[in-house]
Amino acid sequence: MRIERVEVRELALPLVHPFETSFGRTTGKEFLLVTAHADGLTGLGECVADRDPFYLPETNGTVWHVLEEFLVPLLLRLDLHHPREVLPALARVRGHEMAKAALEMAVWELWSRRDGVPLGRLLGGSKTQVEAGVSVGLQEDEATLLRKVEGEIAAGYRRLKVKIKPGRDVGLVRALRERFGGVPLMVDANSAYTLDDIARLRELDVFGLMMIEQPLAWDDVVDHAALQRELRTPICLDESVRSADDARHALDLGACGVINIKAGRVGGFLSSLAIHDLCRARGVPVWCGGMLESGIGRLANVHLQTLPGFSLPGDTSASARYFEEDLVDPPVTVSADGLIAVPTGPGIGHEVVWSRVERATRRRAGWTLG
Ligand code: OSB
Ligand code: MG
Repeated sequence: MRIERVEVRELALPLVHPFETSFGRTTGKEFLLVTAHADGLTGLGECVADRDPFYLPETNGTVWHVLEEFLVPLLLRLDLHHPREVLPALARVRGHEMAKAALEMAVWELWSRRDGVPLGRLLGGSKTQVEAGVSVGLQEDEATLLRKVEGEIAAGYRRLKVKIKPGRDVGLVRALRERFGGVPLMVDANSAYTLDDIARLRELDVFGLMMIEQPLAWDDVVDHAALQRELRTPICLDESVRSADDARHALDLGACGVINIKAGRVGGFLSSLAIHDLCRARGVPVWCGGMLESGIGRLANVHLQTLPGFSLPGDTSASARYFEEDLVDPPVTVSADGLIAVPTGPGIGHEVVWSRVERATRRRAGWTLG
């Protein structure tokens, strides 16, 4: 298959509630949507970059630039026999995993539509439903956090993650344990700590957390390995794993006991599958992270989680937690017992409401073969 055309749009969608982490506060979702076109079909790839480089170095601006100048020209030259060929063909471009992922994922999605199968099937998955977990941002105060978490437990979510940062950590977790007992609970620091905080982080050990996500620097595995030696609680890496080699290095060093896979962070689905397979072979659990995606990226996450190694609930929760009106119809919903049904139609499996995409579009461009 030859990809005939690639389009990119920048979209803005208001968030129902602001989302706050140790690196900042988001009130609206601004992201790029890549589409790949061939044989009269359109494939979708939602990019996980943001306006700013506060989570990882890429931004909407760098992704647009690298797509236009380098990645799209490389892709349009290929005669593809399988979407697995895309990521290796882009390897001359170093880094820029979010840009590569958006393009690569659009080709996988297109391919699954062409074959008339759900995206998850093409990826090698077989689950018909996936377990939903939820990520709760930093709140104004402890009472607000407790109220939010209570609502999410009542909604059926099977695992709770709360954001922490220095000074808003041990006390919050203690309050959550006192109020909600032994619910499946974890924390995510988004790189807010250093090795100087070992004593503080060790205080978290008594709470039986499932894991502590990305306590140390976004580009570190060595310090995480030193920290893991001091902690009983498993460390989960997010930011620090941006390729299958990063994952292998982290596991070889003992830097973590769990990996959060976001296809958009690691260069796409091929790299996600490699990390999944590596972790499965070594008995390391993985789960699927989230980046406040619209229904398009959210459904891609649902499909990825149909693979067997995704043995823990991830961060994929209901569209309504984020958006008044999602870009897909129906939106992503979670059952009262915390499950998401995997769509059975071709591709992501829910209709894209193009009129809503148009309304949310701030700028667009397209590039054609030849
Ligand atoms: O670290 O997992 C993260 C959101 C934006 C950037 C980074 C992260 C997150 C989340 C939210 O935790 C996950 C979601 O609800 O999509
Ligand atoms: Mg994280």
